[in-house]
Amino acid sequence: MTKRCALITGVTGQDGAYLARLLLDKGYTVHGVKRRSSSFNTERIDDLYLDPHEEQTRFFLHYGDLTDATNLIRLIQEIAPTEIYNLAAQSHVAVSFETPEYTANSDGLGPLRILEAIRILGMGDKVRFYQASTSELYGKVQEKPQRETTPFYPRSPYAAAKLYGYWITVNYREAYGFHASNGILFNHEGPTRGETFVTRKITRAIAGIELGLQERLYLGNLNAKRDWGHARDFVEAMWLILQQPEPDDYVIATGEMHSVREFVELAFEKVGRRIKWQGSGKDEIGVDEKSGKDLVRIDQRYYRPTEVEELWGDPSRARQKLGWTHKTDFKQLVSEMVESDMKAVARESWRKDRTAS
Ligand code: NDP
Ligand code: GDR
Repeated sequence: MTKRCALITGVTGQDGAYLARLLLDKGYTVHGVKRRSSSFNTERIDDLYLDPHEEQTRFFLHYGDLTDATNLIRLIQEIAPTEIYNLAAQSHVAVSFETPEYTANSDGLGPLRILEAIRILGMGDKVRFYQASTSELYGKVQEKPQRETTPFYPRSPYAAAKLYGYWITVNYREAYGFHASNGILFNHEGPTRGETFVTRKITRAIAGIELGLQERLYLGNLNAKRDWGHARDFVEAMWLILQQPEPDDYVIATGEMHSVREFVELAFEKVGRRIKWQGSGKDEIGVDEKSGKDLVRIDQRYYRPTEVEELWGDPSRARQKLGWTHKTDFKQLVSEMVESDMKAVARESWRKDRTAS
């Protein structure tokens, strides 16, 4: 049997770290691509890292960037992976309105560069390719819930770039017979979610408020709805997609939808507070029932030029074909994130106090 060897781009991100752990547990050798940064960006994977001189090491990091084709060709040639998971991306929808060209380069042309590298190196029959596609492709939704056959309607530079990534993956599969697949993943979160995505922003703010470090939480559109799952569950689906004899595209979701407002209410409940909403539109506030303090306010800055109002996935096909289903429900997800941030924020503040004294 060929030794299983995976290359993960975006290994320092939320999903990259979960996936690296999963593949190492399954006995893979794992190579991750990380970007050079002036400060440390490997916090999520530091515990996986062993000195590369140690004999038992199966986890290796390489510098690279999805905007650098020659770097990708060299890495794929040297590593000769059996599976490539392309998770690297400028992944923030709101930021993509600020950096549209860069987002197109990394998120749209990035997957093309990897696919071309595979073609140039003549490795099309030796390596399987996973593209991190997204529910954002559905954008202005044409059908509810969204499934593999639902038409796309991207609503941001991010989604438009990912649309190219999706179709170029399909095209290389059809044109050159690559084992290349898309996972159309709906939002998935967890304690290591980036701090500017709405779920983590909420749970960190609640910890800050509870610990007396922050007055309140400022949010944008409270009525946006998402199908939120746990990243730990979703990376299992990525792996299953590449284990199928035939490449294909799959919706990965929980099949349940909740609003940002509901997330806020449930997260505050976890620390024993009930939020009551007063006012409307940009003047709406979320008030703590007991103390009467307004803990949530609206800031127009967090609204997007074009919003995706609701996303709700139908994971039936993944259930039937991959045998995949989510294990963590919405309530458990919120609870785990609040608990984790209560500890993390307390630790950070203790560290800051110690350095200051
Ligand atoms: P993160 O933002 O947490 O991680 C993104 C990763 O990509 C980081 O490792 C980042 O490096 C790296 N990266 C960004 N730009 C480049 C580049 N130009 N070259 C190389 N690496 C780069 O995202 P997630 O882990 O949440 O998501 C993983 C993938 O799945 C992304 O492609 C995202 O768009 C997609 N996706 C995510 C969903 C979700 O809900 N989480 C849902 C659907 C799709 P650094 O650490 O240095 O910033
Ligand atoms: P999303 O995630 O855009 O769905 O993209 P995000 O958590 O940023 O937004 C979800 C919804 O919440 C609304 N919202 C806010 N969002 C942020 N970030 N900050 C706020 O203050 C705020 N207030 C309200 C947003 O308008 C939106 O409707 C994520 C990313 O992981 C993508 O990479 C991935 O492709 C999709 O999920 C599926």
